[in-house]
Amino acid sequence: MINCQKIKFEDHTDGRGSLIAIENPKNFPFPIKRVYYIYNVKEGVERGFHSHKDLEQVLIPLGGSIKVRTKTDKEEQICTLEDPSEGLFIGPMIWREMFDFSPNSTLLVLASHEYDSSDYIRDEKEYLKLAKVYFEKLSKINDFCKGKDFYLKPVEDTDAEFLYSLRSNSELCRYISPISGTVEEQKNWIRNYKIREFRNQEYYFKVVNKNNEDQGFVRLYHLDNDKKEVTFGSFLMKPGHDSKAAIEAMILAVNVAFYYLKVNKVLLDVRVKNERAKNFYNRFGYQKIDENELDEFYELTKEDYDKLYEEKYKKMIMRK
Ligand code: T46
Repeated sequence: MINCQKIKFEDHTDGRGSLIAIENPKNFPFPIKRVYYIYNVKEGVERGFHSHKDLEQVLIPLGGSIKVRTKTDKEEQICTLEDPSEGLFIGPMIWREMFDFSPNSTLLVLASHEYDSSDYIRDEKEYLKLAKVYFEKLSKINDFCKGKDFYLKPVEDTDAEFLYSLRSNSELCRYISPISGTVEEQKNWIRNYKIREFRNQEYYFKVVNKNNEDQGFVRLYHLDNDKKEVTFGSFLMKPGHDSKAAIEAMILAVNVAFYYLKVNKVLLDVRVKNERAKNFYNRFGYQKIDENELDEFYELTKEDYDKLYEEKYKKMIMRK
């Protein structure tokens, strides 16, 4: 669910037992400002029943099992925490209730901020009102993700296999960094990415057609809100994708960048040898701004794109 995601930590197990290390940013989504743990919870006791306005936390069961109900105004899920190599990330504006603590269970909580009682929303009615406004604002991105024949959908861990199949296709990925690891590692990468997505820092989209058939991927990353810039990349279409999938995906992604994220520039880099991609970017309206031996660097300004969009691209993505 939105703003709430299980994350997996690598478990170093040998004949002597198991060890897990947590380090930010290597395998943890925020610098830890506070650590607390909940234990000695009697049978039948429930805790939580509040949301936080800004706080991010990861809940890790060090022993025993604990159930956590998380809710927004639209979604609800129950997670059982019982594996110390798995944490539950809970971002802002998520209602949480902890229950079914097994005897001798211990819940470790790693928090992004010091304790601040004013960050709590403890009245559920008040929470539901605030959550509606908060999540409606976030869902505005969907308005920019619908094209004429294609849609952009933020990737989910269930897309790991498709992503892996494209990223491990050496012919297709001649000009982008090769993937290492397994489908399971790709899944974990996506789960960590989701946290950046919840924070509006990065968008990795799967491109699908009207029949919900997978076409490929596009990504907006390195969002810099001070410079008002974002980088476009990880652009991969499956062999034999529908015609127009690439151009519609590019228009939609650039629309998200300029009209939802409100940047003034979209940047990209491309391998010098990747003539096909360079042609596509040039024709789309990107301007080359720099190069080195390996890569050429391009940008598209909002001023230029506004004109192109009105004259050319708007009608290409308009639904009848
Ligand atoms: C959360 C869930 C998962 C402090 O003084 N400092 C602290 O850092 C914390 C967390 C609590 N307290 C005090 C405040 C209360 O007087 O400890 C008492 C118990 O806290 P609370 O009733 O909020 O506990 P839970 O289990 O309902 O909720 C806690 C966290 O407060 C909350 O942030 O997300 O665990």
